[in-house]
Amino acid sequence: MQAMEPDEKYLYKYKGFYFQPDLTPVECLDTLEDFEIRDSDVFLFTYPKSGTVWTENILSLIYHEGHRDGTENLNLLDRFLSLEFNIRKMDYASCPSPRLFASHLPYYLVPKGLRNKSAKVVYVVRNPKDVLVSNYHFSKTAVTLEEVEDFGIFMERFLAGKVLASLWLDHVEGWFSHRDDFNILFLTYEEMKKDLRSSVLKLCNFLGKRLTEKEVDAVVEQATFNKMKADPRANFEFLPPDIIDHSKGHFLRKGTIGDWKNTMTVAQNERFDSVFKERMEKLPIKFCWDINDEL
Ligand code: PPS
Repeated sequence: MQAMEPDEKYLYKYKGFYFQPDLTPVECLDTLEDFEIRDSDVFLFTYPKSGTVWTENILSLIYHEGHRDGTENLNLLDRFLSLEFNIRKMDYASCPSPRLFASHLPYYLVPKGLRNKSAKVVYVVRNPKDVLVSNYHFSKTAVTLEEVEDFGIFMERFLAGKVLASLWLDHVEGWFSHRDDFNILFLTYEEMKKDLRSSVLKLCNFLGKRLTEKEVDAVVEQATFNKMKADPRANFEFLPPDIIDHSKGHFLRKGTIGDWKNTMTVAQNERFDSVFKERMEKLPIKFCWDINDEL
């Protein structure tokens, strides 16, 4: 099955990478290369549906005591700045340090100041079958994305990179093969899911943040799936209806490893492997495909 070109109403290409015209205008992208970086900045990069909001929440809990102890009532959009989705037209240059940024950009489109390695970069990767299925469900609720009813058609687009953020393989390979250009920590969604405490400690260590045992416990507790789902500051239910149609599903949907098995048929799984397996085997990551598998 040949994947169709995406509808220009929903996606357009900028320097070989797919963006959403409604959320990321070309003028915004043109300014990013020279965007001024501070040493204290922290950047989170992901391919969409890899655990971005989860990691945003963890970083925010690590950095903002008021978030951790519940004395501040700010939602994640107020704590995290998005490089390419500046929907609230904020002036990032006037935001206080430390600034926390999230982005789906490929390594080659990021601000060039990140390459002097002063600012910290976290990259989270998730197994691509769960990414695909999460994306498929998200495209039904996200008003700014084209809804593709048929999963088989959606999968062909994903395998051909004709989706938001283009080809998963290119994104992940690009960041891994250029890791020496950045001050970067790689984490997997699966290690976060299997051992959240160790992942939080890894982040604290990389970021040079010393939290007490009790504070780490508070971060871990508030970053679990059920806690985030019930927390209006973290669950993205506050996103406006012109971005997410909440009647069609929740942003925090299943939050597990291996949900792809509930959507993909055996034939679709084989087709997926035939396209992705060879390049995936060369990646320096051990993938985990089921919640019961060892890491
Ligand atoms: S986006 O739109 O790119 O920002 O999406 P992203 O945040 O990267 O990914 C959304 C998926 O992450 C899951 N999620 C979690 N899983 C486990 N624990 C916690 N706390 C958590 N928070 C978010 C979310 O449920 C989406 O995955 P699926 O498989 O669709 O449930």
